Amino acid sequence: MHTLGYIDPELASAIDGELRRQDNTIELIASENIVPPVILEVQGSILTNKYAEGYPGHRYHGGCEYMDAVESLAIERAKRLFGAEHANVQPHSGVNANLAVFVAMLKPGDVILGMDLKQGGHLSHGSAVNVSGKYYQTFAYGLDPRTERIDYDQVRDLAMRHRPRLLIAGASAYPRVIDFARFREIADEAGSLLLVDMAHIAGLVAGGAHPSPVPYADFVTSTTTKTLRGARGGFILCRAEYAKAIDSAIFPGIQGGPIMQNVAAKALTFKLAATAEFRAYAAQIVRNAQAMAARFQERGLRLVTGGTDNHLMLLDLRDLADRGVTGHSAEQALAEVGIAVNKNLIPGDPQKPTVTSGVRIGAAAITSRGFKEDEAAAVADIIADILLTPSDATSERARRVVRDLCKKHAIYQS
Ligand code: DSN
Repeated sequence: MHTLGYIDPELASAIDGELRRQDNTIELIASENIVPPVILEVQGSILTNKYAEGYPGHRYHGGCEYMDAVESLAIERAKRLFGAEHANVQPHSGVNANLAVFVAMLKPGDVILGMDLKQGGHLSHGSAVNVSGKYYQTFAYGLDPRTERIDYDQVRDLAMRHRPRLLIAGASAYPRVIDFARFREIADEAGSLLLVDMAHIAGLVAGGAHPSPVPYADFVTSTTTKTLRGARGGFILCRAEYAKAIDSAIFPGIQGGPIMQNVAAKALTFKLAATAEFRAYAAQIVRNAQAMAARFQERGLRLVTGGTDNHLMLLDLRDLADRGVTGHSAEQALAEVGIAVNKNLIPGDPQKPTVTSGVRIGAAAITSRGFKEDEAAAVADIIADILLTPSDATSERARRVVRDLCKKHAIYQS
């Protein structure tokens, strides 16, 4: 930071502050992770100087021989890692990856059926405030109120009634395995294309800790952040027959030049995710999440669906509402002792989205720091203490536990 500190001390101070915040915080936001230093190195590399519009072998800028090598590595590694016929590694984000599928396969006004944002879906799967909900006719499926799991019968009913051109599976706040085979059956029956957005679980899929959507979906979109623990950006996998349409939808359809330092970091992400070490990491994420879930339940806190199969869980705080506890107040109380979570709507939530009755808790980042089940359970204990028996002494004890765990597991060893 010395050069930046000299040229722009205000910016250097903000970045330095963020490094200290990350190092001193137990990060439980389910979409976040701590990338290996080599990913930072590649994302900060000289590749940022290069324009490379087009695709390997077909560029609109000269001097792209090394860019072709970089992008081909990323494409081939993504295909191999996930067993896909085609990969596009240029999307700047997961939302852009989804938008490219829409642009490639839909006309404005076509019907999309996706998971309700309020029940765990993602903004870009048809929400009214997103381009997906503005340009297309959208319908939403949700959860069975009794099991709080995806109501596959409802998905089928809605699909048969509205005959969506595109059926979307995938979620941002769903703690259970998604049955991709069932989605495929429904898509086939309704005559729909199937898109699976696996952004949250991509690392679990790569590491064999969640079934893969690739054999079932026409398109799979994802980010390389989250459980995949890599570059900031998105990618698309698809069947060979859609390769040209997808590539054209990304460039020149919705993007210009690819961000080549991120494409390179994606190549590295896919290489790292193909290792035995990453498989062990993916399995440990799930073990840590399940250790936390078990401890929450021992402490009398309710989890949506009663547990988790993946990297995240949703705490239902409605029983604590008479003590004034909401998702928002819990997020704030935990932030004060150095624990980062996000408030989250839960199924049937009586509160508005800015307040909520739930918090979402993910185990990917603490697992990257080296936490094992006992430490994950200790974190669940201090969260339970803050929620159930708040006091100055509880907060002081929680701060001490957070400090000790963060010190033991520094995010980047110097
Ligand atoms: N939807 C955001 C999240 O899950 O936190 C990011 O995709």
